[in-house]
Amino acid sequence: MTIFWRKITCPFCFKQFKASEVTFRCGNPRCKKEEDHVYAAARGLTSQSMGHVFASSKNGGLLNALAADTKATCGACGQETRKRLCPHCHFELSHDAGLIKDHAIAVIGARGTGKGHYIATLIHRLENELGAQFNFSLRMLGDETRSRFEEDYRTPLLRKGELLQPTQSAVIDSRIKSPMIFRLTLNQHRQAVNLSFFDSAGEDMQSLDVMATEARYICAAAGIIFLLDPLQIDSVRQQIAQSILPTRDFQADPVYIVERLRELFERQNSLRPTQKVKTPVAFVLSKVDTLFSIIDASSALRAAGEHFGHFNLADSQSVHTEIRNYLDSWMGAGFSSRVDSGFAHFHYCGVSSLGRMPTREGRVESLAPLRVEDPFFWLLCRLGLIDGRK
Ligand SMILES: Nc1nc2c(ncn2[C@@H]2O[C@H](COP(=O)(O)OP(=O)(O)OP(=O)(O)O)[C@@H](O)[C@H]2O)c(=O)[nH]1
Ligand SMILES: [Mg+2]
Ligand SMILES: [Zn+2]
Ligand SMILES: [Zn+2]
Repeated sequence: MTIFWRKITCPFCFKQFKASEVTFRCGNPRCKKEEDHVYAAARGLTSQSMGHVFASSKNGGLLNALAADTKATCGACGQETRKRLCPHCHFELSHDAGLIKDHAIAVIGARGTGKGHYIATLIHRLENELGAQFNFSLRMLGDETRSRFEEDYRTPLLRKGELLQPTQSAVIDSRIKSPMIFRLTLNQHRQAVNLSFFDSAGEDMQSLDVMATEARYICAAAGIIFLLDPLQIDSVRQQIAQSILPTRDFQADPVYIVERLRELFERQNSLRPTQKVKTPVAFVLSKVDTLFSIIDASSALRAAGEHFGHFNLADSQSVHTEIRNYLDSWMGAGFSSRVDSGFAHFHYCGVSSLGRMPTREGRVESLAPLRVEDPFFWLLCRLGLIDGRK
């Protein structure tokens, strides 16, 4: 019996429940299989045959609200299981959900802004160089996260040097609605948190209704990383080599998407028109490697951010101001004024996930990510997980 200090919020359906309410799934491959209608309905799939689901028979008496089992014995086969499920959607919870804090991070932006490549290089850097620098460790939780990150991100981009495929709409690929869950252990603060990363499909950002039904995580997130593609800004397109420009996509206009995001919060969280969104949002200019020919020689965007064991506030402030000025000069003040009036906590960042243009054949010979950690560290700083220093 374990004492759970907090209610559990499901990282898939975002409903809250007590630890004593979780159900279990039998993991014994020889036990009976059954159609899981709850699981299928939550994902919009046709029912599939899955392991037997059952409620824990014990209850914690006086401590019922707090005490619960992290394992249970299957009534059908007698084997013990530790697969705990959300009672509402049967999402498999991490083994310690309810024992440590969970933060959801939504990575959003129009089609082709670079969200997938961003997540791949950020996670890779966090697992390697940055972990050592900051005295933390990041590891994946659960087989679903491990296989998805391996198959969809690490293998194509980091092992084979191929560009990632566009992300399919959550309407077609229900996996997009599930997070990839990582455990961040901060040795300095002796603290551990679970981070659920949601990679959205740009295609789903084109309609408020799709965002509201397929991307519910946006309004429930502890932080949002909002990618903006400079190659979709008309005045940038006029200044750089035509050969590297993607097709102009008016749906990808940053102004539209930021308006839609604001409207989503008004609708889902019943925000009044004068109230600002409280969720911290990092507005991130992606692919800054393509801008080197048009930005200042002394631009802070040309160099790596120097966060040695803490979030460098002076450096991030100068990047913030610089990006805001560039956006204003390229797009007029329409974008930044919408951000100012719509969002209480925001920060501008600039990143390059690849560090250079991919080849014409769609290959990435070697990666040289630039500043990918800035937006993530800013969010961690806002969540009180790392220190910021001048
Ligand atoms: N030069 C340069 N190009 C990049 C960079 N990151 C992404 N790209 C290009 O942008 C394209 C789209 O990137 P994705 O990461 O797939 O974009 P996405 O936001 O996930 O797009 P959807 O999945 O359709 O929503 C890639 O195929 C690359 O050609 C970068 O750092 N530098
Ligand atoms: Mg994608
Ligand atoms: Zn759920
Ligand atoms: Zn069983």
